[in-house]
Amino acid sequence: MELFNDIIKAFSFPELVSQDGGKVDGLVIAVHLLMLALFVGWLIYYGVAIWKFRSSRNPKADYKGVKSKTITNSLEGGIIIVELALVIVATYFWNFYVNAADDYAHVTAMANGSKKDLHVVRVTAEQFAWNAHYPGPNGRLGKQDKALVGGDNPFGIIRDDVDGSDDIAVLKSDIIVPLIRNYRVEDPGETDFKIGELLTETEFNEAIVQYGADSFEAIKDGSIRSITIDLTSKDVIHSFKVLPFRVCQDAIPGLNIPIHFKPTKTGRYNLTCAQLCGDGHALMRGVIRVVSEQEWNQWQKTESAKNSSNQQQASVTVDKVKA
Ligand SMILES: [Cu+2]
Repeated sequence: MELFNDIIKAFSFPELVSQDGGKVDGLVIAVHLLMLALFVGWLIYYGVAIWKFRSSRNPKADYKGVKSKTITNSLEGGIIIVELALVIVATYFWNFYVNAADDYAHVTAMANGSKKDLHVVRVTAEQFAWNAHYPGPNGRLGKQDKALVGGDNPFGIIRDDVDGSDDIAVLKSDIIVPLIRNYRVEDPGETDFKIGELLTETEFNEAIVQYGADSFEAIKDGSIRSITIDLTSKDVIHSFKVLPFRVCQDAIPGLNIPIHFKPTKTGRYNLTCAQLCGDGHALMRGVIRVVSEQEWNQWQKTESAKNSSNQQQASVTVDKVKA
């Protein structure tokens, strides 16, 4: 019985901690059903062929074989149908995977910095570790300049710029992301919100303080804010794979590739590298820590303060050296 349970477990999906991850599981199931249909179809064809061309019925080999084109044509037609189905089904599910984020506009916000609510983490892979760059309390990722890359500034963040001044860089450590349950604005009332706008709990509470509890109406609609990982690599191709989120994306040097997911549960989840990237590949593990919105806000404040005090210290040292 225990063995039976183990077998069932081995063939089950791993824990699902992502709001859209079920669609990826759906794709896996659909592809397997298709493969099962192909397998059974070919088995039947094989059986019929063995029976029909058995030696007792055909004592002498016929080198011309079947002359009718019916079988060949119907097989080729079948292959075309199956391949079309593969492309259509795969595109349908892939569409959910890459386009589903209704709050995906924040990716474009990375370019113009207009939206303040940016849940983007810039992840840079290297042999053999993961590094993360966060937007900090102002919610905007700083601009980067490769001339500034160095030991104390591995991401080359432009610190003089207002966006980059409070950014957080964490090297070779857990990647922290927030679990944010959206409030959807039903009735903007006296506020500047639009109907349907999504607020974080922080924004909701701030609005209540500013306008009063009865001045507008927003409810938790069950949706979760998507987290965008803006992925790149410093050296070779790596791959960012977190099974519980059903996310796997190559990290390619010179490219910034966004990938998003909506975590449904706080906790620690394993991040592995899914591309053989060198002799330390097997040890290239990381942790994605999903924290509550409150913890996320607090963490950003603490880390950002640490970063800026480090910076002040560094500039004091530089001034001393100059003097
Ligand atoms: Cu790797």
